[in-house]
Amino acid sequence: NPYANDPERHPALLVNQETPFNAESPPSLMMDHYLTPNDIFFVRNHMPVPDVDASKHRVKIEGLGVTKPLVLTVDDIKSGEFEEVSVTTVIQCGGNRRADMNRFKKVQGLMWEGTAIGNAKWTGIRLRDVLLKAGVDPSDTRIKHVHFEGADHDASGACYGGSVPFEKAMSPETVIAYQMNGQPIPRDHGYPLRLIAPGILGARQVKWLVTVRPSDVESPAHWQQKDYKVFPSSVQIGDPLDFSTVHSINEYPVQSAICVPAPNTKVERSDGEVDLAGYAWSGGGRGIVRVEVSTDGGQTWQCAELEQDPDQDVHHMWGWTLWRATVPIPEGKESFQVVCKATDRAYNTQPETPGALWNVRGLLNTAWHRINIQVIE
Ligand code: MTE
Ligand code: MO
Repeated sequence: NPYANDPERHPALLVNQETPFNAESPPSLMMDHYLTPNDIFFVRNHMPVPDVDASKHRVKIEGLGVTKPLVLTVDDIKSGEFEEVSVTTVIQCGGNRRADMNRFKKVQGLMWEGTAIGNAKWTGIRLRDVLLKAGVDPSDTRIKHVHFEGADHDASGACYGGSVPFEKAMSPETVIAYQMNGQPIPRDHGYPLRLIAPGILGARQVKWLVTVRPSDVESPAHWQQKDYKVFPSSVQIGDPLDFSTVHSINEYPVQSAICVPAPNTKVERSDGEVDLAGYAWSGGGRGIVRVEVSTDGGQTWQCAELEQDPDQDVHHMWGWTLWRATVPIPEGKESFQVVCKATDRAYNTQPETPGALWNVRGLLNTAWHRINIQVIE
């Protein structure tokens, strides 16, 4: 059993699949902290968790434009030769909220509800500094992407991989991390080293990092080429999927969801109002400028209160926004629906229904999030 050596997990995680292990965060616990605690942070694994001995672990830097190939140990990375930096950022799976899209019209993939997302403070060194030490010229126009590989692999030996655009790799927020929220990165999240490229798809944040490789093309890895691509809505389940015709996902679109209360919670009419809480986030460092909630299906809206990282500006907002709002219980109804939507710094906002976004793999569902609340007289 290749999974026999997987780590123990927190019992509150909502398990989607045991092997490989996939689980999302309990929504109400997630709302209790601006930085999602490591032990309830969602886990998205494609293969068994590799058994890495940190003292033997190495990261190779090789490839196009690398004039001085490097092999770095974890100690080299922590030695102080490279400046230590921290970045607070979201990781969100491209399949987050797929279940919502699936309820609208069937899609394929793991049925994540709304918490395949988390926000943590990652500490490590800038990828840029490592690439510069390896002799990479920042103005080398041949280099378009940087590939990453993880130590996890399937039965055939193929390892996990992905890539980010060269510009993102050279951006100061992109790091090789060795700490998550001030602790060594837990095994499920990439111990001992992980790539963190804030503002883009979760799938690119390669865990158990072993290879960094500049290139003229995107990573040939399955997860870059044959997964995490949004097909046009005309492509249906059962149709042949020609992945070569579709772009990979990079920056994330604007997202929000209601985490508290849970769907179908019962409230007393005499309470008069209900407290709501949730998250909002957008890719590309585009800060959240507004979150609104509605109890009449979007006819009228009310602004939520926002909690953000005071150290991040609206153009470099890698961390999420937690929001809170109190809404009146509408008169004369046994149940009502609450809706939320967010707006980012580019004034992008979320579409009303998954119909505008439907795609066969159920990726990037960012439609208005809706929950029903029952009213007890
Ligand atoms: N890195 C490796 N090596 N193997 C993986 O399976 N999964 C990716 C990414 N990095 C993955 C990986 C995906 S799809 C996501 S959404 C994030 O890790 C999830 O990160 P987490 O498990 O720390 O929450
Ligand atoms: Mo993912």
